[in-house]
Amino acid sequence: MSKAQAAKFISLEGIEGVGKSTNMDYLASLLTKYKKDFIRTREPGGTHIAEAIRHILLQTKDEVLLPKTEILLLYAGRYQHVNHVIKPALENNQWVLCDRFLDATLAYQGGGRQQPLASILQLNDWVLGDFKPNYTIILDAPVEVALTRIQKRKNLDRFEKEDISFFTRIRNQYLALAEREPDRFRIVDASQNLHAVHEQLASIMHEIMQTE
Ligand code: Z5A
Repeated sequence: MSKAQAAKFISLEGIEGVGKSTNMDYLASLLTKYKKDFIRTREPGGTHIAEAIRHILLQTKDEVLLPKTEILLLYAGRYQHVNHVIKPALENNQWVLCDRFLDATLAYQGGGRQQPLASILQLNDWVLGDFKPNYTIILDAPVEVALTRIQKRKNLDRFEKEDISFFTRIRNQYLALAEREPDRFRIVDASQNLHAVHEQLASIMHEIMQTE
C-alpha cells in the first residue's frame, strides 16, 4: 500500500494587482478536487489578535507607523497565527493554503521599505526557527500591469498608496528570494489571462501532489 501524503503548507505571494484573491479561490478548488482536507488563511491575520494587528497595519492614521514597528507587528501576528492555526492544522494532517507569509515581510519590508534583510531574518529565526512553507507560489507580473488592474480601487490602504518604485523593489526582492530557494518557490506568469494563469497553477499543484 502506498504511504499517505503528508499535508503541505503552501503560501501565495505577489505584489498588489497580480490576482492573489482571485487565484486563492482557484487553488482552494484544486485542493477540493484532489480531495484534500485543508484550511485557508491569510497574513497579516488568521487569528483574532492577528486580525486586530492587520487592522493597525493597514489603517491610514496621522501617527506614522515606523518601519521597525511594522515588522514587529507583523511578526507578533505571525507567531499567533503559526502557533494557533497553521501548526495545529498541519499536525491534524490538514493542508494549509495561506495568502502571504514570511516572504511578504522580506519583500515588502526588506525590499519595499529597504529595512535590513539580515535583521528581519534574525527576527524570523527567533520567532519561527526553520518553520516555513513547503511551497511558495509567486504570482509575478510587471508592476505596470499589476497596478493597472487595481486602478479602480477606492479607499486605498497604507501599502496601496505607495509609488511604482516601491512595488518594483518588492517584485525584485520576490524574484531574488525565488532564485535562492528554487526547491520551495514556483513562479507563475500572472501577466497572462486568467485561464493561462489557472493552467500554470494546475500544473504546479499536479507536481506537488506527486511528492510525499
Ligand atoms: N504585507 C506586508 O507589508 N508585509 C507582510 O509580511 C505581509 C503583508 C504578510 C495586505 O495584504 C498588505 O499587507 C499588502 C502587503 C502587506 N499590501 N497591500 N495592499 P493583502 O494580501 O491582503 O493585500 P493585497 O495584496 O491588496 O491582496 P489582494 O487584494 O488579494 O491582491 P490582488 O492581487 O490585487 O488580487 P485580486 O483582487 O484577485 O486582483 C486584482 C484585480 O485584477 C481584480 O479585479 C481581478 O479580477 C483582476 N485580475 C486578476 N488576475 C487577472 C488576470 N490574470 N488578468 C486580468 N485581470 C486579472
